[in-house]
Amino acid sequence: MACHLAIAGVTGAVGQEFLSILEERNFPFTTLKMLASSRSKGKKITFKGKEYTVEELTKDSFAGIDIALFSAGGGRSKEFAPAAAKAGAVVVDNSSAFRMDPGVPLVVPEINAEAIKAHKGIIANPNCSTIIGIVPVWPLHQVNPVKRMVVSTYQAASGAGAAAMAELEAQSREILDGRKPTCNAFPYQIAFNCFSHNSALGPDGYNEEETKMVKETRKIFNCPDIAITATCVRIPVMRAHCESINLEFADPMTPEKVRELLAAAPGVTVMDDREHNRFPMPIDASGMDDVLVGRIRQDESLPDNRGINIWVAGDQLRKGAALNAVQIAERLLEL
Ligand code: 2RA
Repeated sequence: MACHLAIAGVTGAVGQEFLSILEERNFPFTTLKMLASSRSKGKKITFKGKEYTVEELTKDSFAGIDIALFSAGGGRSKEFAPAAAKAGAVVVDNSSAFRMDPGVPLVVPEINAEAIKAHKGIIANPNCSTIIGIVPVWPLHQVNPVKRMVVSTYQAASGAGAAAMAELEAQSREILDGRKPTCNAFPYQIAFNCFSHNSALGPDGYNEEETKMVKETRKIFNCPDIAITATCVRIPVMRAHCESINLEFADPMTPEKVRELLAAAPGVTVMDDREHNRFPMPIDASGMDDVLVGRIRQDESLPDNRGINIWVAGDQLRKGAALNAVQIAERLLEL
């Protein structure tokens, strides 16, 4: 059933990815409203052969809207998403504003699509590093419960937005030309460098990205007792996140069983070519829907064959953000 659709934050990296994915998947809409900050008001965007004029995002933007995709930052989600829901729209929010709100479903369709129907007007899209990490872990956890998960992330510039992607490119040129790198989108040089994820640090010494991984995974899995710890790092890669994941299972698990389960798992592609030492790279995952999984091997340091290591790569703008949100919207149309 077609719907009246709005996109809040349409000029940002994720907003632009929304448009690409809506077109690719032929998402059914009768009208489309493009919303952004006052700075972008009046900007023209051509989409599916039609020219749209960007309107300023206000609390009155959502009359008659059925579904509103938000990726305009947490502050704007807090300010405008409740007004959109009150106007009758169902908001799919890519920010962290409502993810841990008990009344807001936090959804990865391959994992907990059933949670969508409990929404009260707002559905939260999980953080990109959470989505990319847990899509391949869930099918394993369903068969053999994961007791502990240790994650190290290698996160692309796109996670910090379009300006950050542009900065990676510009800095690379500056450095190769022998010029001092310009740091605006990131606090440090990103080209030819890496640094601890630049989200705020909590009193426990963990940054927000790491804390999101822990709390969001527990909520999505509905598994408050699962032990998780994370280290999140920004690397000079354009748009795909990679993650090294160590898993401790309740019962013995073998690499062969993991490959078998993942080969049948939705949203996952196994790329585990030991013969040619060929495993997922960001350039493999960029532009793809699936999360790629390789380096599937036993963790011999754990007893009874209960430990497994994997390496994953996923497109941060697609499955990590816009695709997951559009998949939620597709499920909404089926309700
Ligand atoms: C990052 N996860 O990669 C954040 C973006 N939402 O910085």
